[in-house]
Amino acid sequence: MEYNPRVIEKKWQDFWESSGAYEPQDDKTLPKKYILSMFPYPSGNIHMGHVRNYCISDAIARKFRKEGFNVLHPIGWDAFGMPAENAAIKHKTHPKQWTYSNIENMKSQLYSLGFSFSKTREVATCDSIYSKWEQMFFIAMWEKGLIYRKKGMLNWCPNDQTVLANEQVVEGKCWRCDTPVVQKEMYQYYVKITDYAQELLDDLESLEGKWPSQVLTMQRNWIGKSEGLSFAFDLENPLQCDESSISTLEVFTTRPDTIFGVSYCALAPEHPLVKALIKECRISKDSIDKITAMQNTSERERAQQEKIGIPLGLNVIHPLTHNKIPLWVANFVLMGYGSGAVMSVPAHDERDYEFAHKYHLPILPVIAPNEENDLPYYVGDGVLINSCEYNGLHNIEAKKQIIAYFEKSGKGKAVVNFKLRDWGISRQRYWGTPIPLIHCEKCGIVPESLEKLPVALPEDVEISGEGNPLDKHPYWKHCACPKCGKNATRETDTLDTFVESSWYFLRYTTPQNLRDTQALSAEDMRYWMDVDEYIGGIEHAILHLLYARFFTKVLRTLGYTESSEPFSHLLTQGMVTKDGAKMSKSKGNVVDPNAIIAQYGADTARLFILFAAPPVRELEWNDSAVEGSYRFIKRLCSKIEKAQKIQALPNIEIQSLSAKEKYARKKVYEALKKSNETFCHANGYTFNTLIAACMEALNALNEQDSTEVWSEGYFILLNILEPIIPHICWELSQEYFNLANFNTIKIDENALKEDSIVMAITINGKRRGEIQVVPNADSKQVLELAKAEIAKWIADKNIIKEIVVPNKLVNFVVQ
Ligand code: ANZ
Ligand code: ZN
Repeated sequence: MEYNPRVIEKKWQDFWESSGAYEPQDDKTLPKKYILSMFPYPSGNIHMGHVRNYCISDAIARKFRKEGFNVLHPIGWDAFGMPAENAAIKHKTHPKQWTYSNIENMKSQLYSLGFSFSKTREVATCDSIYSKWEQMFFIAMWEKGLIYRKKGMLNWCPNDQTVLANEQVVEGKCWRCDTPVVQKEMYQYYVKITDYAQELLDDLESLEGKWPSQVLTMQRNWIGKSEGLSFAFDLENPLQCDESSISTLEVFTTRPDTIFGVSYCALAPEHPLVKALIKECRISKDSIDKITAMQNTSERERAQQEKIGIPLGLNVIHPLTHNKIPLWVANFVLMGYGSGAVMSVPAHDERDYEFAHKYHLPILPVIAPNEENDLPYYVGDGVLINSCEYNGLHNIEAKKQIIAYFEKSGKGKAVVNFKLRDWGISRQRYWGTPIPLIHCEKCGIVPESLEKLPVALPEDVEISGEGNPLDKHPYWKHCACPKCGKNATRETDTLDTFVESSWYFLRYTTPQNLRDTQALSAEDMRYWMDVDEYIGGIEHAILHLLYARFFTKVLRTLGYTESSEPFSHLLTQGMVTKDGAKMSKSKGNVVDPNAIIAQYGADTARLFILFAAPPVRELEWNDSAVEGSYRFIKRLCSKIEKAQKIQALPNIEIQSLSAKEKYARKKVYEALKKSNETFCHANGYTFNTLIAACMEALNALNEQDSTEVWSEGYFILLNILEPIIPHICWELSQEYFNLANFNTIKIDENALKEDSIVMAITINGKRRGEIQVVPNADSKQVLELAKAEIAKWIADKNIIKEIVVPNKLVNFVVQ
């Protein structure tokens, strides 16, 4: 048979589409599998990362379908976001038009790869119906106090009068006009993800062994639970400010055992005490300028800078030694963590050390290292020194005793802190879900009434990169207050796109006919959730997965779902590289999936992608391996003609088969067995070894002449390969076997049994032992085995001659 992928692939894609072959079934008594790939951003064209992602999920989905599962394998579009606005600025298109035409384009590219998506479940997050339900969730969270408004710091371009995302700040300057960016305090909306910090941490345990351990660790670190002591230093001289007086400085430390080594305290530039000092003109103009500059640098940037400090000319009193401790402002202290102030112990902390070294502050060791240490500071465990009555105690014990002392004396208390911050969800951009709140002079902030949702984006906007298009629109924001009816204004901020991606997987489960009237169908979620396998890039290991886990828990709290952990298994695919580097436009090493499909067809692309590396590993693009995949498919086609058209697997008399025939069957059934093992999370979906087993089996079939063995073998191979190269497998099976439906095939255990024969070993004609080998075993191997078996007989002898009589005997002539 001539292999013509262009014709074959189109034919089957149309058939699958028109017959609705991949739509989930309504019957909820069927066992289900929910196989999900992270949905793409509609940037315009699919890239190899997408192709790899969907090749993996598609193979899994197809395999489960074949096993009789009701499978949901949906696709959708993470369609809001900045690139659409950037394109609008650059190319004068409308973000909506740009986005939807990209979706159409990418959809047809995905279609040409033959992915078995459940298309009726598609979601585009910029659709107004999606906004409607998201706004409803927002309002429910707002009313429950899970969303609140407070001032936060944002990157601000004074020239464009606009807020900038972190990605739009390039080396401290605006990406568009190069103006230095400043930090501006503005109202923002936050979701209380911190309310769920402990649960988000605890539930990671249930994902152990099901999510990559690296991802679990990253999530744990991001949540960042730490236990320590919070206590207050007394100021040497209380500070009068306005009516009140400030007399203490609170700090949080995870190392109370190092308290005798404190040589200074460091404060965030935004700390209230610093603000009070500035207000009271207690510090020099020069220092104030330096502090202001620090405030205008984002915390992200500060973390990358060298340590910077400004002395405040003020002391606190050490609570145990009563020594004077100087106060500094430092760029490594964050206002949002602990109390925004630190007791610094340079002898036992890297940051504190760097700072003390630079500013010539005392470095006093208080823990004797119990292991070798080449660093100028020591972070490990050991015994306390220079610590008065605590000297000689192990630091873990000292930590307990010092915390107990503070608690007992009422000067401090044990506290738990999380690194996790509340999630800032407002963005000052156009192309996002509008925040459904209204500002009324009389009533304050009022949610839009539910009947009026969605609050839709106006389409007639000018997107120039200056200001917020919603704010600049002539009338959009003017509305009536839902409560008192007076003139009011809409919130012009839109939502972070991570909000949309936090519940799209729940929305997929809701069938089309319910989508206008329900955000989420409880019945369908009960059936489809949790996602059985979630596949995507490691770059989403922290934020997306954390937000999605959080949102699911919130929707559970609000009574929408019973799920708590949405993704029961997670597979993070490796990068696609070429010439040793990640494919990227800037490196010029991008391979266009469309070009590969045009040249070789979708099946070749799919086979190569799954053959080149196991899913979790990096995949290096290799043109000649693509050729090799193409050749394998061609060979599969050309050899099919040797098979007989059959309606069912033939009954094969094993006894009558020759060794080669038996061997070929064994290889075929080995591949089948491997196929069942491969499609399992714990085994890592190592398609590469499965494909290799199929190739071996095809070779073995080629080496024998039985038509029955051929036909059986071919049919089974097509069945195994269908999830990987579906078009050609459907084509061949239909041509030859007229069995369009692939069902599970039982493994013939007899075929897997290894025949073995006994060969006698003789030395100078005398029988000295025997070995068990496979029929027609390679004589070199037979000789090795034989020599090992009779080693003691030939240890001090010279072998003059070695004779192998195949399948019977090995004789050594020795002297
Ligand atoms: C004294 C000390 C001595 C500290 C020592 C560490 C080592 P984790 O574990 O991440 O929670 N810290 C506290 N608040 C801070 C803030 N707002 N910005 C920057 N650093 C802050 O870190 C807790 C430790 O980070 C605390 O323990 C504190 O320094 C510092 F040998 O106190 B430590
Ligand atoms: Zn009102």
